[in-house]
Amino acid sequence: MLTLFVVLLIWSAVTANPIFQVVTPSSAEQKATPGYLDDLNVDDYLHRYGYMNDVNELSDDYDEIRTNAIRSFQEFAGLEVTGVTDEETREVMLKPRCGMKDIEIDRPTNSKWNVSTMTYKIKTYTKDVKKRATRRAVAAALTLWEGPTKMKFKRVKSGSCIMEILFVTKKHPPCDRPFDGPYGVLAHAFPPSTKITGGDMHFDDDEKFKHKKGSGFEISSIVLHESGHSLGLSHDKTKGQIMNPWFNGQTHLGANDIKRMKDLYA
Ligand SMILES: [Ca+2]
Ligand SMILES: [Ca+2]
Ligand SMILES: [Zn+2]
Ligand SMILES: [Zn+2]
Repeated sequence: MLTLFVVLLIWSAVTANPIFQVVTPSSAEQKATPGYLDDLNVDDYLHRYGYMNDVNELSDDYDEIRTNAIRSFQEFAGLEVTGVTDEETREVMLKPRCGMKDIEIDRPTNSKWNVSTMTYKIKTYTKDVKKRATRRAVAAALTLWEGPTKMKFKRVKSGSCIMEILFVTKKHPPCDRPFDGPYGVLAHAFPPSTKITGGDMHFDDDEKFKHKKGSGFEISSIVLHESGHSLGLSHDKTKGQIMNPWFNGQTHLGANDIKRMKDLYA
């Protein structure tokens, strides 16, 4: 009888301890990426977005490198810097975002186009939005960069152009960055270069897109962000800027976006 009492006592202590509580994902997390939740690989994320280089899990300084990577991610994302992947940190890692790196050490920071007219072509369309509306959404976004770059943006229907815009899914060769299905990565782009892909933008058509009405990710917002990369900008940790890697539907440029683009094209 005494044994049973002791067992019950220990059991109640264990279940009351917060360490043993089952943490259920918050509704925001589920909303961000349904079905994606169990797939979060923190190391892969840190590596993919430039916070951590390839490092052997068995190496002596692995823990230190990983902790520092988490700290720099938290700093970039405006989270409390703890070096630990708490729930809040995981939640931000699960948010839909741009596929480009946040920390780029290997890229020249001043690559830009030396043209007065930027030509673009919408090579493939999404099924979610009418072609005309997609063209309007793209034009509306690109026009916003005309001031800071002092360039004109002109759509071509055929022939060569600098910015090719494609809606594609999963593997889409010759691009070597496959998309990941719904949520996760929404789009990626290619910075200015002499390569044929330079300036191009790819959008993951496994996402639900919209323009103005309906539900889904606003095309204008994503084009405005990706074209920032196509024109030479990298990610910006400052909130309220279109070059922040997490999409929030913003369809205008922030003060820092304008300043950075003006500085680049000055
Ligand atoms: Ca995706
Ligand atoms: Ca191109
Ligand atoms: Zn981006
Ligand atoms: Zn691609």
